[in-house]
Amino acid sequence: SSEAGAKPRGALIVVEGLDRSGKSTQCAKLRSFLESSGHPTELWRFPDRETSVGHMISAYLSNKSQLDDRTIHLLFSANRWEKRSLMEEKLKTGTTLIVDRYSYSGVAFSSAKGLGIEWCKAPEVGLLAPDSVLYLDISPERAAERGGYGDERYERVDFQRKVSEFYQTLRDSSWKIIDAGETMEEVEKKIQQVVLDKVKECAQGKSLSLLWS
Ligand code: DGP
Ligand code: NA
Ligand code: NA
Repeated sequence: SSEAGAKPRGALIVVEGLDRSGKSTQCAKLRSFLESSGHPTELWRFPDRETSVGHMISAYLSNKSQLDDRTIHLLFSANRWEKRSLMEEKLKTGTTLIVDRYSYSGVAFSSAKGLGIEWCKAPEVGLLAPDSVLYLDISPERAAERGGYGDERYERVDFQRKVSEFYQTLRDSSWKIIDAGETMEEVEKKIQQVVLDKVKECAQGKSLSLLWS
């Protein structure tokens, strides 16, 4: 358990899924739920488009710039690295972080373009490993029906299908698969159960670990 006088640490909760799987809505609901249950919580998302690296990523995603596949991969990775020390500080001082997309998006999206999985993982080694990954499971066809995709680079059914295949190869024991085809309320309840248990485990001293091990 935590040292005398030290605050219990927060949990690193990652939400993953295809575009239009409902991640952002569920992240916002989860944040209010945890806050109202007395757990200090922040909602983060990657890419973080506010940093200078994030500006480059945002231009790429909206097709305003063209970048080589490996170059953009490393920028997405750098965008996670530039937040790593703040992430660790927040967790260690008792804030739970809900993170909308993380390293799994990094590896799944770039692998879907044809880059090797191990090559994709390499720059992510040493980032903090999530305590829990909630995967919002939906078919690419069903996701596309939900108000349709926008104009961003990856929002195409055939590409999203490949991404979902690579996501499946990345699953490990920290993952919980949530059926995102259920009602918003059902999804919300399932997520709450999983996350409350994990927040308690972390407060009781579960140690932080690193990707990808
Ligand atoms: P979002 O802001 O969550 O809608 O993400 C923007 C798009 O970028 C979405 O299609 C998923 C994709 N994406 C998110 N993270 C990464 C990453 O690390 N690498 C790659 N290649 N794509 C990513
Ligand atoms: Na998007
Ligand atoms: Na999205």
